[in-house]
Amino acid sequence: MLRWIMHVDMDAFYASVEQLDNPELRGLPVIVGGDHERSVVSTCSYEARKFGVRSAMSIAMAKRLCPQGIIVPVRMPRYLEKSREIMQIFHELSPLVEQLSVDEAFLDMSGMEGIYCNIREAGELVKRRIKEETGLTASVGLAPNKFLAKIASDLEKPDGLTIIEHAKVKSFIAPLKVGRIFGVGKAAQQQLLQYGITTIGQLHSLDFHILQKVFGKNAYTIKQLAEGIDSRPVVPEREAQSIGREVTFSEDLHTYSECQEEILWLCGQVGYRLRRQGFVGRTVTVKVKYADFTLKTHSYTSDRDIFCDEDIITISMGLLKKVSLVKGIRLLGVTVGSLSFGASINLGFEEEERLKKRNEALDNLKNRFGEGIIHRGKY
Ligand code: TTP
Ligand code: MG
Repeated sequence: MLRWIMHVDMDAFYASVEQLDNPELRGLPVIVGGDHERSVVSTCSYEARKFGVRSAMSIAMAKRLCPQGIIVPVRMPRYLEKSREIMQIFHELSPLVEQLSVDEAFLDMSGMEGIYCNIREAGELVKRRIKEETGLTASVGLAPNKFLAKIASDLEKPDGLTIIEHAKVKSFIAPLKVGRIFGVGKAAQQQLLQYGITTIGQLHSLDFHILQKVFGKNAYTIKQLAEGIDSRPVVPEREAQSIGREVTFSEDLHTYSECQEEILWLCGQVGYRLRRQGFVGRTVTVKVKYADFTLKTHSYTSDRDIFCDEDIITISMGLLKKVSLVKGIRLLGVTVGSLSFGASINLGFEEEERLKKRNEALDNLKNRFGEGIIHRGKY
C-alpha cells in the first residue's frame, strides 16, 4: 500500500474569513491586526502581500509599505468557528487527522486511492468541499510523507494543489532551497553557503562530516530529509490532551490565602508547560482532595484561547472560591484542557502582546535557570 500524506493549509486564513464576512473587503489589501502603532500583523490578504506586507511585521511598517491597506481587528472566536468547520471536513475524509494550527492539518490518505479514482481526485475533493461548505480556499499538498506534503502545499499558494509522486521525490526536491527543510535556519543557511550549498540536492551530496559540523546531532535527520525520507506518523489525538500539575500537602490547608499561594505556583507550572509545548487551551480545571479523601473538580471553559499565566490564574482563583474549607484540603491541582496547537497564534491586541511578552520573559528565565528561579509572590 502506498503511503499518501495530505497537508492542507488555508490561504491567508484570518484575512480570507474577513473578506468572506465583509464582501466589500474582497479583492482589497486587507491587513488583520491591532490598530495601534505597536501592534503586529497577524496576517494579510494576498492583495496586501504584493506590497511586501507579512505576518509578524509591525502595523506601522505595514502601513508604510501599503498605505491603502485596510486594517481590521482580530476576531479569534470567528476564526476558531471556521477552523472547526474545516477540521470537521477533514475528519469526514480520513480517520487520521493531525491538526497543526488553526488553519492547517495533516491527513493520512494511505490506501484511499481505491475510494477515489486517483490521489489527485482526493486533493480536488478536499479543496472543493472546503470551498463549498466554508466559502474559503485552501492549498493542498499530497506526498509520500509529512515533510514533503508540507513543502508541496506551499508551492502553489493560494488555491494550490501539488502532488509529489513517489517515483519523483528526489528529482522534485533536489532543486529546492535548503531553507525549505525545517531545521535549516538562517544560521545554518549561512554556514552552508560557505561550502557553496544552496539547494537540497547539493545538501544531500555533501560530505557527512561537514553535515555534522553544521547540524551536530541532527545531521542524520537532515540528511534523511534531504533525500525525501520522513517516517513520522500522523498523530491524531492532540485535542484530547490536557496539561496539569497537582500537589499533596504534608499538612492539610485551612485558609484561602494558603490555597491561593499554592494555586499561583501550580498555574505558573502549568502555563510554562503549555507554552513550551506550543499549545493553547480552553478549559481550566481545579481539582481538590479534601482531608477525608473525597475528590471534587471545578471547571470553566473560556470562549477564547488560554495560554498566559494571568488567564490561568484568574480562572483558577475564581474556581477556588467554590471550594469549601470546612474539611481541610489535602491536595490541589490545576489542569488546562481542550488543547489545540497554537504556537503561531498572535492575537494582535496590544494588551495581549504585552501579556505574551511578559510570559515569554518568564519562560526564558525558567528555560535558562530552571523552574525554581521565579514564581509569582501575590495574586
Ligand atoms: P499561516 O497559515 O501561516 O498564514 P495564512 O493562512 O494567513 O497565509 P498562507 O497560509 O496563505 O500563507 O497562519 C494561519 C493564521 O495564523 C493566519 O491567518 C493568522 C495566524 N498567524 C498569526 O496570528 N501570526 C503569525 O505570525 C502567523 C504566521 C500566523
Ligand atoms: Mg494558512
